[in-house]
Order: sequence, then structure tokens, then C-alpha cells
Amino acid sequence: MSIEKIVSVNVRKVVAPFSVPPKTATGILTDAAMVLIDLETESGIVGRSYLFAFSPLFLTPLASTVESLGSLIAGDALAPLSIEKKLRSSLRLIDTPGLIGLALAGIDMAAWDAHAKTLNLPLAQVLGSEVTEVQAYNSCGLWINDTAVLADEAEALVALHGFQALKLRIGREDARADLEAIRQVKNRIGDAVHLMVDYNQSQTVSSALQRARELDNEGLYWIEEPIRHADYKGSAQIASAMTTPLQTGENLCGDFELQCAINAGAANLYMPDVQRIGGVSGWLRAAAVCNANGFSMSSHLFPEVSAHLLAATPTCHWLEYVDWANPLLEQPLEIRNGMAQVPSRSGMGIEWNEDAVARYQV
Ligand code: SMN
Ligand code: MG
Repeated sequence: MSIEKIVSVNVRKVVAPFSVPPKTATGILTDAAMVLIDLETESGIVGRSYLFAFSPLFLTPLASTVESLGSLIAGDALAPLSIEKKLRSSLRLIDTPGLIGLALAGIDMAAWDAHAKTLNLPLAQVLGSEVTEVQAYNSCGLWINDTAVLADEAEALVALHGFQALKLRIGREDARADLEAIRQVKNRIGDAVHLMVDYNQSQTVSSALQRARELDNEGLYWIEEPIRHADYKGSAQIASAMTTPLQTGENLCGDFELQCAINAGAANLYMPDVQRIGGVSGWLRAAAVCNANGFSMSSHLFPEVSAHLLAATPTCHWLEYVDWANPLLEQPLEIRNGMAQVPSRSGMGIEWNEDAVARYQV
């Protein structure tokens, strides 16, 4: 069988509305700014993926970085690991943090999608998994908003698709307001529904230690990113001072950084983000590192691809469910009784709703 060849990598920029705009302790997002990637092969297969630019301001630089990298692989074989290896070695001197790393991950995801489509199999099956569903928590709300509305919001988030876990954002100026928010939500959802909390790196080591003592008996499932993500030593200090598991990983760029965090004892749980960890190829290496070191692994954003990846992750833990790309998708990821359904369509299951793309394209 001759191997499929890549013809081009095409990008479009969209700004779509959020159902509930994210407001964390360290930043607010007003619109979902995304780069849509279509990787075309010579027999007309299109591999699709998307990247979050976090702000419309970074859409153009991110999209042109994807285009530039895409131009390097036109005419190459559709072999995702080989493409990734070629791009990484050609970027050795400039290095791959920041936008270049995101662009590389976007191309990698689109290449894997196209590869799975050539095999006419869902990505999870291409990776060798028969898992059809993955436990998910609802991360589509409970932002840093008025505490009075949080309990109602939590109840609605559980009711939506029978979610058994939710994530609440914390890190308010006054630690007592966080405690109040946690108690309001916990009180409403009960102990049967897990509650994760996320500080979004808002604390210092000192304030995190102080606050961890106050939150440690609140029955929280995990406490996420209390401090600056790259301070592994500080994070290790906080993790060892509390019994609630410390979760981190959404800002790790690649398996080597993950291994460094693990070596420092930075956390009890890890949740790589597929666009930062290096796409599907980077995720697979990170999954091996988590497995070798005995850490449960969850996902961050990108639920459509993460469902396939977690299905193939030896230490699979939780999928973070967000609906951010839903307005652009023909078939958004389905959640049933709190379980993300790994799509059985070929590839990752991402097809654009072209009417919506036309509406939100910039
Ligand atoms: C998060 C990340 C990016 C944007 C908004 C919120 C948060 C999460 O850290 O884990 O979902
Ligand atoms: Mg987080």
C-alpha cells in the first residue's frame, strides 16, 4: 500500500461566543478565538484540528505560524510521527515553546486525524484502544462570579448530562470568599458529586500554604495549579503540606518538562493539555511518562481529541469537558451519564459546521 501524501495545511481564524465566558483568578476570556486547521492529502482526505489562541490578538500570529510549519511538510508522507520528528528537528535552533509549540501540536493533531481517516478508524482504535467512554467532569461554569449564583449554576451543570464531577475556580482576593463558594456548591451537589477546584496559578507559595490548610478538610477532589506553574519546588512543598491531591500539568510543554515536574514531586496528579504537550504524538509520550511514574492522567480542554487520547492512556483519570468548540462542530462530543462518548466515526470526529465557520470567521 503506498502511503498517502500531504498536499497542504490550510488555516482559518474564528472568534466564537462562549456559552459562559471563562473568568479565572488570573484572566478573563471574552470570546473563543480559535485557529481551524485542515490538512489535505492527495486523495482528498482532510485531517482536522483546532487550536485556542486565548485572545483574538494572537489569532493571526498563531495562524501564520501553522501555515509556515505546514509549508515545510507539503509533499511529505502522511506519517504523523515522522512529520513531528522532522518539524521538531528543523526547529531545534529556534526551539518550540509558545506559539510555535502550539502550531506544531495543531499540525500533529490534524495529521493523526487524517491518518486515522485513511485507515477508516476512530483515532482511539488506531491507537489500539477499544474503550468507548471516559469519565468526564463539567468545566463549563463555576467561574469567579457572584457567590450567590454558584449553587444554582452547579446544580444545572450536574443536571446537564448527568455529570458526576464539576470544577470550581477559586483564588478570590479574600480566602473566606473561596471557602464560602466551595461550601455553597458542595452543599448543593452533595458528597456523591466530586468537586475539583482550580487556582489558576494565582497564589504565592506562602498564601497557597495558608489557604491549603483552610481547604484541606473541605472534601475537595483535587486542588489545581495553586501557584506559578513552573515552580515545581514550591508546588512540591504545597503538595506535601496537604492531604487533598494537588493537580497540575496544563502548562507543561512536552514529556521532558513533565518528567522534570515529576522528579521535583510537583504534584499528585497530572493533566496535560494536548496543544501544549505536543499534540497526539506528545500526549502519547506523556502518557508513557505518567504510567512509568505511577501518576493518574487527566486532560485539559480539547475534549474532542482528549476523549480518544484518554481512551488510549494507561493511567486514564478524568476528561475535562468544555463546550467551547461546539458552535463550530457538526457533531459536538456527546456526554451520557457523565461519560464522554469516544466518537466511533473515523478520525477524531471533528467536522466543521461550515455555516457556523462562515458566521464566526475573521
Ligand atoms: C482554564 C484554562 C484556560 C482557560 C480557562 C480556564 C483552567 C482549566 O485552568 O483548567 O480549565
Ligand atoms: Mg486549570
